[in-house]
Amino acid sequence: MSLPAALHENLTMNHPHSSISPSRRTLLGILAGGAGLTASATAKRALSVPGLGKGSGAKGAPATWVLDAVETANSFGDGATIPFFEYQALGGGQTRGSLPYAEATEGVSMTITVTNSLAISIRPAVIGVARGPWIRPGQTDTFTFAMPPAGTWLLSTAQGPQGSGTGSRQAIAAGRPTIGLGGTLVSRPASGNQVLYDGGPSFDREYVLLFDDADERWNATQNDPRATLSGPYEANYFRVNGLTFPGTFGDMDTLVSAMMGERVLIRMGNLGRVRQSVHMHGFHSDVAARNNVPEVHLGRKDTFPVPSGTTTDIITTMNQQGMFPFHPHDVTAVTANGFYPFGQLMLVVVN
Ligand SMILES: [Cu+2]
Repeated sequence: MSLPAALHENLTMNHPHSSISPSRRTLLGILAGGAGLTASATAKRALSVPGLGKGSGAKGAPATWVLDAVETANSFGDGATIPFFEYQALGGGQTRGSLPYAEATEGVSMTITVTNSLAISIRPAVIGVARGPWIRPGQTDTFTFAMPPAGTWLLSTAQGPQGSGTGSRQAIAAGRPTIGLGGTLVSRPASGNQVLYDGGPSFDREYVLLFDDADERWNATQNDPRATLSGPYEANYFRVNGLTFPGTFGDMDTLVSAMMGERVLIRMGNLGRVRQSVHMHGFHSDVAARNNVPEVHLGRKDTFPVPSGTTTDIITTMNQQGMFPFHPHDVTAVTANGFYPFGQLMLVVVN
C-alpha cells in the first residue's frame, strides 16, 4: 500500500464501466469468447528444467528475430525527454508496448540478427541462454541458439570484460551501460498446450511486463564512445514495456485486462538496475516460476520480487470485477524524477 489513499480509492472504487470504452469491452468479449479453458494447474514438474535443445517433441520451423539497436527519445510525465537505447523490431517478432517481443517453441533453432545503429559497440545476448558477437557501429551480425526450456527469457546485452579483449575497444565497450536495450523472448512448450511449461500451470490469457529504469545522467552520454560513465547509478526514470504512466493505462499490451474467472499469466522481467517488488491490489496470485525455475514456496502472494536481470511468472485468478492498481512497492518507481504518479504505475481491469 505504497500509493496515497486517494489514488488507491480512485482506482479501486470506480466501477469499470465509468472508464472502459464500449469498443474495448466489445474487443475483450471477443477475446474471451475465443479463449477456451484448459486443464487446471497441476505443477507436477520436477524442480529441474528440461535439457537445452532436446530435439524430440520440438515443433515448428527455425525462428528468426531481426532487430535494430537505435537511440530513441522518451518523454516522461515531468516534461523531460531522455535519450534511451532500444532494440526496434524489424522482423520475426512483435512488440509489447514499445519494446520487442518474440516467441518460438522450446528446442527449435532461433537466429537473432542485430543491426547496430548506435555509436558504440554492443554485444546482444539472451540472458542465461546465448551471447551474440560484438557488433561495431554500423555493422550487422547474427547468433543462433536452441530455444531454451518453455518460459520467459530476456533479450539484453552481455556485460563484463571479454576474455581476450583487454585494452581493445571491445573491452572498453564491455563495461558500458546499454540502458533500454531489452526485449522479451517467450519459449513455448513442445506439446503446444497453453501451459507455462509442459506439466506446469495452464492459463487463459497472458501479458508481458518488462521493467527497466534509467539515471538520466548515464543515458545522456551512453551513446558517446568517448564518454566515461562512472559514479553512482541513481535511477530517476522508470518504464514498463518502454512506457510510463499514463501511457501504461492506454496500451493494450500493458493494461492487464481480463474477464471474470480467467486465469491470467503475467510474465514479468526486469532489465533495470533497481530490484523491484511488484504488488497487485485486489488479488492474491500464484508465483508459477522465478527465473524459469518452478516455484516451491506455495501459497498465494500479493507482492512479487523481480530482481534485476531475471523474470517472475505469476498466475492470477481474476475473481472480482473492477479496476485495481498494480505497481512496484518502491515509491520512486512510480515517479518521474520525483514527480508522482508516473513511472511503472499499472492497472488491472476485470470485466
Ligand atoms: Cu499499493
